[in-house]
Order: sequence, then C-alpha cells, then structure tokens
Amino acid sequence: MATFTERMGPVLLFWLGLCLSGTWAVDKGNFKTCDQSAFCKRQRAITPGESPYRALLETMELTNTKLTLQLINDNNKVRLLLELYRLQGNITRVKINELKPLKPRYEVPDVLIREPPTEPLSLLSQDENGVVLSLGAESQRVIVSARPFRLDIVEGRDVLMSLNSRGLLGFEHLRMRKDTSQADPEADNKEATDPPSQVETTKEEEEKVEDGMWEETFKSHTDSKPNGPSAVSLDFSLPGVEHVYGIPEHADTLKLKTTDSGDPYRLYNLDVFQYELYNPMALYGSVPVMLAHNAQRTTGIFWLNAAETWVDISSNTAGKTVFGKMLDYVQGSSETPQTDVRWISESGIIDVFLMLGPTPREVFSQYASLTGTQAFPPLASLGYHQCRWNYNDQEDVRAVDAGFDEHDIPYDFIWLDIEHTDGKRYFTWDPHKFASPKEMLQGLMDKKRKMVAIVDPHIKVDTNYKIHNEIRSRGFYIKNKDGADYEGWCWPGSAGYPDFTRPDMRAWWAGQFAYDQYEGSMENLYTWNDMNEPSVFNGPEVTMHKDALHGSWEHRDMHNLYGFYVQMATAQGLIERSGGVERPFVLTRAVFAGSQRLGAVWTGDNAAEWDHLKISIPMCLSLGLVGISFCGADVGGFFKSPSSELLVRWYQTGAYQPFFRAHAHLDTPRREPWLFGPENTALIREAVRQRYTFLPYWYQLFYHAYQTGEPVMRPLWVEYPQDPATFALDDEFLLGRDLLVHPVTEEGARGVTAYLPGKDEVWFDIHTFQKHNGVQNLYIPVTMSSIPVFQRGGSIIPRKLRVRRSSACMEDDPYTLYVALDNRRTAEGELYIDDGHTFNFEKREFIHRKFSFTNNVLSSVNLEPDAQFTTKSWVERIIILGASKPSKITLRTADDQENQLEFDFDASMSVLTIRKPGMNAGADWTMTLQ
Ligand code: NBV
Repeated sequence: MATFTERMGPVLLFWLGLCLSGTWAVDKGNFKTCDQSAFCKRQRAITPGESPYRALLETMELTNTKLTLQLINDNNKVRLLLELYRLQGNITRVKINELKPLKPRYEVPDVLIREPPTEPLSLLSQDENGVVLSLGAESQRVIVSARPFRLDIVEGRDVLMSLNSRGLLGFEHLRMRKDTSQADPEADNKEATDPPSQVETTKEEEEKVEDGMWEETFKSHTDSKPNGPSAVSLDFSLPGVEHVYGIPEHADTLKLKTTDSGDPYRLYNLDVFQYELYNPMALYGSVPVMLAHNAQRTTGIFWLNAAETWVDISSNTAGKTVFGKMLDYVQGSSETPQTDVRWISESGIIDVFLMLGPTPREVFSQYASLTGTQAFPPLASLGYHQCRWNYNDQEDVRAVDAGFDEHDIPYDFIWLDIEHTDGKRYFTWDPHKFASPKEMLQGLMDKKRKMVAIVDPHIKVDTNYKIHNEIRSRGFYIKNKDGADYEGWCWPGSAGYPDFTRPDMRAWWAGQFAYDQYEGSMENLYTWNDMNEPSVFNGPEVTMHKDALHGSWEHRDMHNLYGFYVQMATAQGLIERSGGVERPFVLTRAVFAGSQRLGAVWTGDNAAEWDHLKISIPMCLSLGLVGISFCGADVGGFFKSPSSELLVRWYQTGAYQPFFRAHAHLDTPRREPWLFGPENTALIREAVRQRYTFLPYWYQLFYHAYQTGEPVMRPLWVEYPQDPATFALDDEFLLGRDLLVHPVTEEGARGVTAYLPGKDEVWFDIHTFQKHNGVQNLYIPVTMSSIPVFQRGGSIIPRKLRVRRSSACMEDDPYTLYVALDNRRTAEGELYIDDGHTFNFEKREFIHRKFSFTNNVLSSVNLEPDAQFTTKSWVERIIILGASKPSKITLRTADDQENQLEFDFDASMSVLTIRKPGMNAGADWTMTLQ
C-alpha cells in the first residue's frame, strides 16, 4: 500500500517541509510579530501623549440622529470626518473616515444584520472647548473635547469609556506615492483649499516615507501595497475596569492579559500549524469584540474592521499583587483601576460600536441587535459527532457505524475528511473508495443517522473539473494584483480561490449543493468548511497575498471576512437544496463577527495533550461571549495520540461543551471509542450517554441563544456579575444558568476544587444528588467515572433518560424532569420542542413550556400560547432534589381530571421520585404535593 506521503504527492511534501521543520511546536518564524508587520510597528511606535487631532467645532452638524464633525491632524492638516450615532438599545456608534479620501476606503458589508436603528441625540451645551450631547437613556452624555480631540462617554458622574484620551488616534490618509512616476506632479503645487484634499496635505510637515509603507517583505513574500499606508488606530480607556475578555480567537486564558511586555493580541485569520497555548498569536478566526467587566457594569467594544488587526491591552493594576492592592486599599490610595486598550487595523475605516450594557445580558443583546444571534441548529447536530481524517471507504464507514451499535454508544453524525473526494476535488467522491455514496448515506438514514463531508474553498485548477471550469469561465476567482486568476498551493496542488465576497459567486456556490448538482448527496449529508482563512500553503503566513483582488478591493481590506462568506454561501446552499425548508449544519474553521448566524465552529488543530483539553474551556467561552455559541474542540486532540485517561477525560468534558466531535489526524492510530479496552469503552459510553440525556436542555439553550444572543456555554461571571471570584475562572463554566461543569483536566487527578457561586444558591451534584451551598470552594474527590457537574437549586431541567442510537431515534421518548429546589423551595425551568430540523419553528410550530415549582405545586404552563405543535412525548418521571416527603401527590390535568401519583422518597438524600405521572409534554397541568 502506498504510504501517506506517496499518496499525497509533492504538495504535501512541500507543506510538511514548511511546517515540520523543527520540533513539536508552532514555527513562530512563519508568522509575523507586530514588529514585522509594518503598520503595527508604525502605529505602536506612537506613544501616549498629546494627540495631534483637534475637533473643528465650527464644522459640527447635528441632526436628530447624527452628529458629524471634522477632525484635523495639526501635523499634516489632513481632515477626518467623525460621525456619531446613538443607536437603539444603549449603543453608541463612532465612525471616523477621511473627509476626502483619494479613493473610497473599505467599509465592512454584510456583517451588520441591518442598518442599526438610531435614537435622538440632543445638544446639552457647547463652548470653544467642546460639546456635550445627551445620549438619551440613563443620564448618559458624550463629551467631545476639541483640543486635543477626545470623546468621553459619561453616565451620571462616572466615565464609562474614553476615546483618544491617550492620544493614540492614528489615521494614515491615502496618498500618492512620492518617489515614483505615479505621483501627481502637481500635487505639491496646489494651494490648500478648505477643506484640503488629502493629496495636498504635506505642507506643514513633510511626511516621512518609511520602510514598509509602499512595499513590505516577509520571508520570501513581497506585499506590493499599491495604496500605500492606510492603517487606522484608536485607544479606549476603561476606568474602573480590571477584566477584559473576548477578541477571539486566541489560545489563551479567558481573562485577557496585558500586552505591554510582548506582542498585542493579533486578529488575522491564519492556518497556524501546531499552535502554541497561552499566547496572543493569531489563529483561524477573528472576532473584533471585547467585553469589559467589573462588579458594577459590563460594556463592550465592537471594532468593525476586517483587515489585519492588533489589540494592545494595558492596565494600571496589572503588575500589582493582591497584597499590593490591599495596601492601596488600606492606605486609601486613590488610584482607580483602569484598563486601556488600543486597536490597530491595517486598512478600512474606524467604525466602532460602544455597547454600554450595563449588564452582561444587555451587552449580549446589544451585540445581537447588530450582528444577529446564533443560528438555531438542527437538534441532531447537538448530539455526538464521530470524525477522523479519514474514514477510508464505505466499508470503513459501515464498520464504524456498526461499532457504535455493537458497543451501544449513540452518535448522530459520521464525518468524511478530504480523502473522500476524487483527488481533492470537492463535491466529488473517490470513485473507488466511495463508489456508491447514496447507498452509504441511505444506510445511515435507515438508522436515523447523518454524515458530514468536507468542502474546502480551494479549487483544484484542472480543466477536467467542472467546478473549476465554471468558476473560471464565470470569472469568479479572486485575482492576483496583475488581474490574472490568483493561484496558490493547497491540498489539490495548484488551486484557485473563489471570490466569496461576490453575491453572484455565493449564489452559484450555493447552487452546487442542489441534489442534482452535488452527485451522491442526499438530505442527510451536511458540510464542513475547513481551510477558509483562507489557507494557502505557499502564501505569506500560509494565507493569501494581501494585494490579491476582490474586484476593486484588496484582499488586505477584507481578509478576516473570507471564511465568514464561505460558510454563508455553504449554509445558503444547504437551505436552498431543501427548498428553504431544512435548517443547515455547516462547521467552519475561520470566523468573523456575525459567523454565529451561520453554524458551528471548532478550535482547529489542537493536540492530544492535557493543556489542550484545558484551553478548550476558555477558547469556547471567549467565542461564546461574542455570540458564537456553537463551539467545540476536537475531542481527543487532533495531533498526537491521547492516553486512554486523557481520551476519557476529553469525552467527559466534550459531552458538556456545545459542539461535541471527536477528531484525529490521519497519521494517528485509530481511536474509535471501543479501542481502549472494555473499561474505557464503558466510561466513554457513559459520557456520551450523559450528553444524550441532556439533549432537551441543550436544545432549549440553543433556542434561547437564537432568540437572545446569550451564550450557551458561559463564564460564571455572566450569572454572578458582582462576584469578583468568578472573574478569572478558566477551569469551570456554566451551561445556561443551571448547570455548572468543572471538567477534570489534570492527569491522575484524585479530586478537583470547584467554585460554587451565589451566596443564596444551592448546587446539586447531578450524579449523587448531594446538595452543596454557595459560596464555597468545594473539594470533590473524583474517580474516572465522571466529572463534577452541578444543577442549580431553583432550576428544572428536562432530560430524556432512554438513550438510543441517535437523537432522532429518541424523538418521541418521554421526559424526566429534574426539579432542584432552592433555599426557598422553589424552582423553574423551560422545555422547547419542535420537529428538530426545519424552519417551521419560524412559523411558530413549536411547544415552549414553563415549569415552576412553588408552594409545593409544580405546574406546566404554555409560554408562547400562539405557537402550535404536537408531540408524542410525555413526562415519565419527576425527580425533586432537596424535597421533603409528601403524604400524597395529586395531578390535575387541563380537563380537570385528578389523579393520585405514586412516588418514592429517599430520606437520606432528600430525593422525591414521582413515577409515571404520564402527562403529554405539551399539556397544561399542576401537581400538588401534600
Ligand atoms: O482536512 C484535513 C485537516 C482536518 O482534518 C483538520 O480538522 C483541519 O483543521 N485539515 C485541517 C487540513 C490539514 C491538517 C494538518
């Protein structure tokens, strides 16, 4: 049999050579530091001080909804135009562009779900120093200071945020190149007019032409920069803030670190081979959203720019130890903690949304009002996914599928990686290994299971390949700087990259998923978009040249949006192939703001190491904070081979993370759950089965995320915003409000210490039903059998305990309600049911119930009475945790029937089990405990 390398041919050799030169770790030399990125270096060289920018108050115009004002840079006399809007829902938008750019600068399209609705602005006062505007709500004002220019958002007596208070506003105006024949020979002779055109700006101070302004070289790649320098940057000060979060994707802690002594956090979608943990290097996705939190308030900054971006963070308390802070406190030091951040982007404009909270929930809803919420996924996609690079052929798929049945482990999706194609031609099947894909898919369908096949955006340049021919003949490829089709190296060899920024290209791509176009596809086949940063093996930093062209825009302007568009077109294709009926499922590696609307994301090529298991928590939490709830990490680790202990712990953790998929590199030994001996198979089986019992809760959380933008997997501070002990927790998380999960991420752990928050809360161990009080650090001894998970007292969680082959097989199964009582002996929860896969829920075809327990009465009421759906599922059991023993239990149904119910009471654990109450899950009822 041919070896892996022989099969993959020279492309792989090239690529492996690039990546494997060295030891096990990212080759940092392949990726730029800020110093090696000319614009970052230039902007970072500007140090805090007096800003050269001045607001020209006489140019101010105020309409009901918008303030416009010119800013002038006193060094070079270039004018900028500032626009300020008050948006509905406590958001302020600040846009800064050149007043008269030489040519238009890129403004990010398609990310905002609509033109955000505005609210009135009004002038409160004005003098020669500045202007004060009322922002309507909550006595908020914006103070525009003229000299130097700065903006302060103030509420009552508190400054919430200041812009340019450190004087770091930078705006490199577009200009003609001076040292070439392109220069406008007359530019230097023109007289300044008012306002001056940007060509004539260098009168006062001749601007230096620095290295890297008009051309930049990194390793063997030269970036031609025909537009010259075009960076934008701005500083934000956050008084009272010591904790900032977000700006994924980085393999780092949840609480972001200060960057004074190293590089800024980088946002530039990159295929980073063997990424390193706990550092600010760029990864596959970029979401330019940061949250700031303290015990009084949560706010957010959304920097809408899709070019390469760097974010610096500094803090006046960063270096201080707890002792130092205490000393300050005792000595009455008056220094307020403050975090300062500075955003730097290579091109585009400044378009920033200040989301002013004040609560975490309000920030989520503010961000959702701008970029939308999590796509509501098909229920099956919340089940378990079995992937590897690769399942070799149809027989392999059949055998793995059978293995799950044999070992009684549920799963919903089996995945095919790039080897399933005919020579890395996506939308095709290897004619030998996958000769009858429909048969294979039908086999899965018969078992109510599904498949995902990979479709990457690099297209093999091959005149015998229909997809390539069509893209080329329609002119849909991205062009290189000279106007020819851009070509790079990727899995298929020489590849073209479709220009997904074009709506007509996306429509065409979507059409390729039609059943009569995508041969061998069926309705249980879904899609995975990998390599969509885009990954270009022989490109600078393994990605596309920045001077490649999307029509008249450079790739530089929109790099971080490419993957978003790929997933958008793919999801559109899956929707359209079903005539708009079925919900899509598309997994992507690259993301941007708004990607939450399109499907799921995973954290890319991690490794089978304990630290990678650990980092999956903050990585998914950070994505969740910026709206992207459907996140997971490769269970088991992609590179290398996990020990059976690590694998089991990873399954146990993954079962409580939103996207639950095992995946492994082609060169690793096989890893199906039953290959590690009967004991480990049993442990993995149990972990996966636990996942399936909680599917009703997951589904309801995703429905809620779809409605509100709240993260499914969330940091504890989101629910306990006033408790500083939760602010930097990286090793545990909440699912919704009601499940607290503390994974075991240490090898050989005998126990973990979980922080149980909430001074009035009680928490029930879901395995033992033991009750614990918050607030405490609780040491929990652990065995290999499970990880600590707690249900919050005060909650009701519906579960399905009859686990079957797949989620669809469990559709009509009955529910068990877990009612966990709080200290006031009350609890509430929700249940959401629909068909699990269509968009009919948008036509209000669903059941949404609310359960509450109060005064010893448990009831089910309809939360959305205008919605209609019927279910065969019924309530087969109710388990009340923290209960006392009743003498009788009476069920009263909607038709006024009364029934006495049977129950058991476990006095040692205070657990009451009500057997077979039997109501339909969609019905009204009350149950009285006497
Ligand atoms: O398609 C192969 C892999 C895939 O299995 C993995 O999940 C992706 O993140 N892909 C990357 C390409 C190269 C991996 C070294």
